[in-house]
Amino acid sequence: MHIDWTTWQPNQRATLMFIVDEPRRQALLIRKKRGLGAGKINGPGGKIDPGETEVQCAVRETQEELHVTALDPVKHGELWFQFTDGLAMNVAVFRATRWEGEPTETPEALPLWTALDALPLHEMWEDDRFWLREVLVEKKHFTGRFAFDNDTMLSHEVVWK
Ligand code: 6U4
Repeated sequence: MHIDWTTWQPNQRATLMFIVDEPRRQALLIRKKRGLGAGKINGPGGKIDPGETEVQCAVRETQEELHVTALDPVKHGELWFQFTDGLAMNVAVFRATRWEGEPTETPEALPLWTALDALPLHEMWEDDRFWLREVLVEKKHFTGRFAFDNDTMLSHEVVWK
């Protein structure tokens, strides 16, 4: 599959939120129970609702999935995903270091505090190994463009700012 990223347009917009406990060197991840990527480990997140900003979506989805409110979200990048079935998703990636609430299991997600030095990349989407550690640990900013056939990554490119 050839993708011309210069003219690529998303047909869906979503977000991901990564809460990092810097003193403990841990990230708040989830085991996603339903939706796209069910069974995988990821950050909380989901589709942007009409009239909602990216950051509002990231905060709302984290509240819905974990009963946690991120207090200082910073956007660190964008993921562009082209799936072979036609889904073209733009995902805004946020990082936060302060939060309110106790991570709680919900019908959508099981919370998982994970050591930054032992991110469970083998249980995450395949693209995450190209950017997650750099964003969470090194606080880098980026754009990543990836093609997928279902769960299988077909191509990858990451540009660091
Ligand atoms: P709502 O809005 O409640 O339907 P949800 O069902 O979680 O949310 P869904 O299933 O469309 O939304 O999944 C979108 C979420 O999946 C976003 O948070 C981004 C994430 N996601 C999808 N493909 C991904 C990929 N290849 N790598 C990655 N996250 C991905 O790291």
